[in-house]
Amino acid sequence: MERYYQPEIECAPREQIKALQDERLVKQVKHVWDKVPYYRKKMEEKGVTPEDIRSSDDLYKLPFLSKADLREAYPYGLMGKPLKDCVRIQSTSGTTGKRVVAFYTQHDLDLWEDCCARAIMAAGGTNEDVCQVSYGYGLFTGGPGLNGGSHKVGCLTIPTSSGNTERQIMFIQDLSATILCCTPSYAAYIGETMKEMGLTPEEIPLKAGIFGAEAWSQEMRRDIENTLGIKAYDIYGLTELSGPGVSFECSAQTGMHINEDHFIAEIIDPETGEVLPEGSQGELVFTSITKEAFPLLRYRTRDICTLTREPCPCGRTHVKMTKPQGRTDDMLIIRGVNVFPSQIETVLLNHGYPANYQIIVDRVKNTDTLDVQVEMTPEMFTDNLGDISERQKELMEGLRSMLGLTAKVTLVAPKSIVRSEGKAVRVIDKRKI
Ligand code: DLL
Repeated sequence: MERYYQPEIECAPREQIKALQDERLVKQVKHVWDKVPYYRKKMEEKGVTPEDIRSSDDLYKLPFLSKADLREAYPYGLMGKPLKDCVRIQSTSGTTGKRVVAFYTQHDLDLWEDCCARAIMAAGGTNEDVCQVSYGYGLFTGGPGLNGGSHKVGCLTIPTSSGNTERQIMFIQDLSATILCCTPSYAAYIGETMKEMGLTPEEIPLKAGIFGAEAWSQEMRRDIENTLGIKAYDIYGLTELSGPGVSFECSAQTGMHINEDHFIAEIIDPETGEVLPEGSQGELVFTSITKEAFPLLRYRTRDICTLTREPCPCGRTHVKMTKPQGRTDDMLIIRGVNVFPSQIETVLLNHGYPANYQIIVDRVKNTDTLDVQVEMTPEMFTDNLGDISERQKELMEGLRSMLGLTAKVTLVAPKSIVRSEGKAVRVIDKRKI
């Protein structure tokens, strides 16, 4: 069981990690050059050959891959192994354009599950635990990834998938689940339902949650932790690179350790593509150095974050990424001002509202409008219009000072915003419809 906490790798000195990355990168570049004509062409266009890549210091010479490349090469154009060697696909939800389909050999699945097992162990999981996986199963990577990780740790795994919230709660109680894995918005919904059932945190057997797949603020973490009486750990990943487990939080809860023996991370300026020094905020770029079937080099995630190598009290030496502050394609530009949904969430939660809100952007007479619909808690709910208008004004003020622009705030009745069992849809941008 201890095999999935690997201090000899996770706590290795920096030079040792870099040497491993260098060796794996050189090998991976050769593999891609030989097996992936799509990427080889990109390298040739940039005038780079595998001989130019002698270590990770040469990474900057390689061309980027973006979601547009994945769409162009769909479905088989970026495969590094013949189909006969592949055993699984997973896919993104494909809300915009073609879905991304990622391929896995048995070896790829194994390494992915190892990464998820590390995340569960970092959240305190052992083979004594009962781990309920309430991420969606199927094409989405959340369910299959954490299911595999949970098996490897030796937890008793409850594969509920998402949905049917009453049944989720029944299993948590009847089987004394100690770890819950799902999106943070679903964790909040499960918590809300438990509260309505009259359950107090002391009556809930859970001790930890492993929540990711969408942006969530520190304020939302605090709320979930208080409602469920647990410690809530963040986990990050994307289908293109395997799924959850690219990085995960440890007990310090100050950023997510990237599994650097499998992925090399860079931060770039999203406009110029220039690599930025450690500590700068920018777009996260990953190179997978162990994947066989879908080996992506310098893949632009569009997630905005910062990397840090500050020593971590947990002893792990792998670089940490901050919670993504947003995505380059999530950022709303409203009347020329950059707005991330996470900034709005922070203001709402700081004013005591639940994370049940929707952001509606429109354009009226050539001017952008921003309308934030926020649910009141049952305790706040009143039919006194004066009180409601006072509360709305207060929130508008909070939003103005955070965003630097005026937003309309509409307070709505408890339970009127649709709950999410997977990734929440926070923004409706009518300008794009
Ligand atoms: O969301 C994989 C996953 C499943 C991660 C379960 C964690 C837990 P995709 O559907 O391909 O894969 O979406 C990937 O989701 O580029 C981020 O923008 C966002 N994302 C994932 N984890 C986090 C997180 C899965 N912890 C995209 N915080 C990524 C913020 C996240 N955003």
